[in-house]
Amino acid sequence: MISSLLGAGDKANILAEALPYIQSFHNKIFVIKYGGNAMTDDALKAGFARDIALLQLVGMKPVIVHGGGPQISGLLEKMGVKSEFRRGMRVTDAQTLEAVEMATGKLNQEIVGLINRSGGKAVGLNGQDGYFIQARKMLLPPEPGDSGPVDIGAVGEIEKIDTELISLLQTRNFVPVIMPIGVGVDGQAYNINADLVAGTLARALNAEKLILMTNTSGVLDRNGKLIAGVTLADVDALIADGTISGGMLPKIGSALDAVRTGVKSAHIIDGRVPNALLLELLTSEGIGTLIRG
Ligand code: X2W
Repeated sequence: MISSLLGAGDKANILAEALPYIQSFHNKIFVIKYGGNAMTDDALKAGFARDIALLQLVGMKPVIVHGGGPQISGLLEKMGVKSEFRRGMRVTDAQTLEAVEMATGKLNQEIVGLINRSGGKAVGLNGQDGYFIQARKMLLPPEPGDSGPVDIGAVGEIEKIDTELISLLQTRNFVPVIMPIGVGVDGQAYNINADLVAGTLARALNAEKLILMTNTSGVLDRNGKLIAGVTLADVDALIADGTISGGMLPKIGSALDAVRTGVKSAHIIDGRVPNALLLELLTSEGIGTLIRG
């Protein structure tokens, strides 16, 4: 462990360095998307929960939106169902929706329990609670070869997020932990991409930052080197030349939407790095890719 390599003076310096960050982020809202790929290891999950408890206890207001893609696919495999994706979205029939609800519900309670055991106060939420994530069916726009808009089942896009429930919890210092399920006016549950939920929520809550935790070090250039910062102006070119592609596209899309609409900055960071959140929020180092307007 690095910490055992540091002397007492170094440790004290690191703590002292955190003070201005703690001051300027006091009472600020951070929406943290915890991706399923970043939560495959028990020690990392426990470390993440400790970091959240710490951020809450020093006066910040973290809101967690978690994914669960690999865990949902794992459950479907056990059920003998093959996972199918169209443009990054899981094709969701009734049986798949049940698996999504089961796998994300289990993860939700696991994260809540870990935060509570670390001394934080977390509450698990589904978009159905208080009807706070209002969704409608998502139809993918047709691409060459499609006869019309593509129906991928019970996949939702967000119509509206009602932030009242979250604000209510925050006034009493609870950390909301949100699973990516929304509900339609008719009561139909929808599976929603968790990056999309996090980005929309960050905007609705007027968050200071949107932090997307995943399993790469950030946006990489064509040689695999980390790009530390991108602006809105850079992104189109990076997408056009293929530097940003695949699973990074929805992340960048939701990061861009957030910074375009008032969130101060968005960060894509590597959730596999121990204490990634503390490094990002409480030190001058920062990690990952910063996206600014
Ligand atoms: C996602 C929801 C979970 C998610 C899915 O079913 O996999 C859609 O694709 P990660 O861990 O962030 O990938 N929903 C519509 O987004 O999880």
